[in-house]
Amino acid sequence: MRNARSYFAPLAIGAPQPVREIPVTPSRMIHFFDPSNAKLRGKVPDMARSADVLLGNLEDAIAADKKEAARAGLVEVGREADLGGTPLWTRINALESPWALDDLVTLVTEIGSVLDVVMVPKVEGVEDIHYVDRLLAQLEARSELQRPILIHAILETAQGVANVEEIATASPRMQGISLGPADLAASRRMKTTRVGGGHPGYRVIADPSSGDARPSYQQDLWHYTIGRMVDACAAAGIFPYYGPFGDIKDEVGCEAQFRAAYLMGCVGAWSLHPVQIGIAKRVFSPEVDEVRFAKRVLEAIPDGSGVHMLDGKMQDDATWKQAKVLVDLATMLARKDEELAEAYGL
Ligand code: 1VU
Ligand code: MG
Repeated sequence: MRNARSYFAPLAIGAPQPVREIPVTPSRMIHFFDPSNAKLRGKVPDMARSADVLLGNLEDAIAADKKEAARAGLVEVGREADLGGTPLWTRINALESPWALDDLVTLVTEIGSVLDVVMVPKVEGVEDIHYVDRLLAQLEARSELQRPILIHAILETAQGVANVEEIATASPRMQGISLGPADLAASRRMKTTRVGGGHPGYRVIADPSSGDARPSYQQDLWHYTIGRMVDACAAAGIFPYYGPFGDIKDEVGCEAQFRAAYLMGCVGAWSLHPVQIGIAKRVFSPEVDEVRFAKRVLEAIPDGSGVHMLDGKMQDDATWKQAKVLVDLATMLARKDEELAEAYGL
């Protein structure tokens, strides 16, 4: 591990200085598209207008014989597409695959100046982040890039979950972590074929009492992992995301899973299909009534201290901080979204 003095030193001569703070910009959804698909490449400007983040996917869901076309397609997007300021991310292939090295070398060399974040799948521990960290620094130096490319890890192996706190602080490039529920389920030998969301078999049942049917309630299979991921990210000053929801037709289920993650502290989720962009936008933008109430809390306690009553609810230093989280988020989103700005009164 690097020590406190060297943590922020560039890892290659000529590489840009690492960032001290991770940029806070809207990322309610990270929208996945297949860059090998020419029709989708043509839709990139439209996608960029509706999504907060656009991600060219090179890993799973891209067939082996399309890997090189996907990489080349993403280079074309980076060079030619008008993204109107929407950040461009990529998900590279897994580090043990035959494609990961060429993914990084090609993308940083060809479009490094417009690539904001590299998502690294199947991260197991700090060694994976350190490998990408050094390689990015070498490539950035060679390409004379002026700003560092950030790293986003996917939490999708049991080993990765065991090491999540160390992963979150492995490098100043760490932007955030996403839950990868499909690979994680397989890695843990969970008995589900779903991509995220709940499961009707995972429930608690009330004690037996004579004559009554025993109520039972479905529980959230992902609660523990999201909780650990959120704590690891918040402690490290980086951002947690719920990942994919695979049942595209189940918009209600998707919204419920996204909302549970939002309430637990996630800042966004992946959208795999255009319909999920709208769901994520709705869920990860704080509710208008909550924002308006939070604004009143901040106004009622200008210095954030003491105890106050507002609509019969106690307010103090801690609720002031909760209110500040909501108002800061709403203010950031309002800068991008005129409709939200008007609704929030910001
Ligand atoms: O009406 P059109 O034909 O012009 O357009 C279709 C379709 O092309 C388009 N569309 C998309 N556009 C932009 N971004 C997308 N991600 C996207 N997906 C579809 O929307 C129009 C309607 O499409 P559809 O409802 O007929 O849907 P399809 O059957 O065409 O596609 C569904 C899938 C799920 C195959 C498609 O959305 C997709 O490939 N999504 C991305 C999947 C992905 O990235 N998976 C990897 C991440 S998840 C993971 O790693 C763990 C499981
Ligand atoms: Mg995966």
